[in-house]
Amino acid sequence: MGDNGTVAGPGGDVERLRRLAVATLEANWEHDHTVPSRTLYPHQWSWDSAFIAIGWAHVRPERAWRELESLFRAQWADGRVPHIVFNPRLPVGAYFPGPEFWASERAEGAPAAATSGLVQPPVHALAAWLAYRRAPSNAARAALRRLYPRLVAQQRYLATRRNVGGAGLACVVHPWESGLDNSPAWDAPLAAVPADAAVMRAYHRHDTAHAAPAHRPTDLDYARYVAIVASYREGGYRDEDLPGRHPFLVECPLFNAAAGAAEHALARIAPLVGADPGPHRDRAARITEALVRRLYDPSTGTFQPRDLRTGRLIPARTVLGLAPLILPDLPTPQARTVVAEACSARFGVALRMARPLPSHDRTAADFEPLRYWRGPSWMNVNWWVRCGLLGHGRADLAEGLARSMVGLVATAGCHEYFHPDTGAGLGSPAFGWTAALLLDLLAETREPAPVI
Ligand code: 9WN
Repeated sequence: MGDNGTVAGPGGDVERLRRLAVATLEANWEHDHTVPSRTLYPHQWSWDSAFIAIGWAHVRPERAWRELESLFRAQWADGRVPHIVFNPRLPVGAYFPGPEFWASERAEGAPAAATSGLVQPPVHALAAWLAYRRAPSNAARAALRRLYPRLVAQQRYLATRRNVGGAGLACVVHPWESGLDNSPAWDAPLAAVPADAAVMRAYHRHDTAHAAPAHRPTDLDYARYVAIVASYREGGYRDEDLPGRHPFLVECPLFNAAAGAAEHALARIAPLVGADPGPHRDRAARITEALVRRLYDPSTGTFQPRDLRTGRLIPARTVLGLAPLILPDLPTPQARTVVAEACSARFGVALRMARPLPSHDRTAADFEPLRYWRGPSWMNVNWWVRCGLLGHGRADLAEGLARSMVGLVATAGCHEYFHPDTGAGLGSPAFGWTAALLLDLLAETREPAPVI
C-alpha cells in the first residue's frame, strides 16, 4: 500500500486520478446511463453498465442505481438482459450493427426499447451488491427491492433456456456474449461458421472509423459475427432446439463464473429485501461444481471453454481460464492451480509486476499485443482476477496487481485497453469501465475485503 493506505501511493496522484476518472464518467453520462465510449460505443452496454455502476457508487450512488435500473427496464419477458440497449436519439449508423439489423421489435417478448438479442456476462447482481455495500441507504435498499426480481429472472433465463449442454452451465451463442469478443478462445468454433468476408461490402463497419483497423477484428470475423446473429434473429431469438440449428454454442468459464458470483451476490442481497438466501447459495454451489466438472482441465490446471458442437475443451489458454477464481467456493486444489497459472510466464501476476495481466497467454504463438482481446490488457478482467485473488487469501498478489493497474492508467489515461508490454493506451481514450474500476481501486483501504 502507499503512504496514505491506498494502492495508488502518495495522495496527490490519487486526487488527480480520481478527478480524471470522475470527469470521464461525467462526460460519458447520458440521461440515465453511461456510454462505454462516445465514439466507438455510443449506446448502453450490459456488462459495461455493471462495472460502471461499481464506480458510480463511490461518487454519485444514485447514478449507480439509475445505471442498473435503466438497463433492466430493457429486460425481455424471458428474463434475458440485452447486451445493447439502443439510444433512440442517435442517428442511424452511429454503431454497427444497429437497431435495424437486430430488429428486436419483431421478436416475441422484446421490450419497447430497441435492443440486441444477445446477452453479456451477468455481472449485475455483483455490481448491485457492491454498490449497496459501498453506499447503503434507504434509497439503495429501495433500488435493491426493485432490482432483485429482475436479477433473479436474469439468472433463471441463463440457468434454464441457456442450459443447452444440460450440465447446469449457461451456453453463449455468440462471441459477443462472452464480452471477450475476439479472444483466440473463439477461433476454432468461429472457423466452423460458414461466412464470406465479401458480405461485409453490404454493411458499413463503424468501429474501424474510430479505432485502428489493425487492432480490430477482421472483415472475415465480422462476416461470421453477422452470420451468427442472422441465424439467431431468424429463429426469433428463441433458445429452443439450438443444438440442431445454431452455428456457435460454447460454455465459457468467465460467463459461468459471473453467473456463480451473481448467485453469491444475490444470497447477500436476499435478506435485505426479505427473500431467502438459501436457494441462491444452493445454485451458486451447483454452478461451481459444474464449472469444475465441465471446464476445468487437470492437465493444464486452468479452466477452458467447451465447444458444444464438438463436445471438446478449447485448448487456447486465455485469461478467461482465470475467471472462476472469483468464486469463494472454488475448491482449494483448483484455486491453487489457477493462481499458479496467473503467476506463470503466461500471465505474469507477481508481488511487483510491471504490467497488468494480458488478455491472452503471452507465450502463445498467436499472442498479438495490439489486437482486441488477443493480447492487450483490460481493466475489467484485471479487476475480476484481483477480486479472485482477494477471495482466496492472496491479498499480497492482489495488491501487486492493483498497483500495476493504477500505474497503467496513471500513465496512459482511461483508455479502453492497453499495450501489454509498453502500457500505451489503445482503443477509446475515455472509456467508462476503466474510469469506474479505477475509482474502485483508488477507494481501497489497507485491508481490502473480498467482494462476496
Ligand atoms: C460488441 C462495449 C463493448 C464491450 C465488449 C467489447 C466491445 C462490442 C464491439 O465493446 O464489444 O458488443 O463492437 O466490439 O468487446 O466487451 O462490452 O464496451
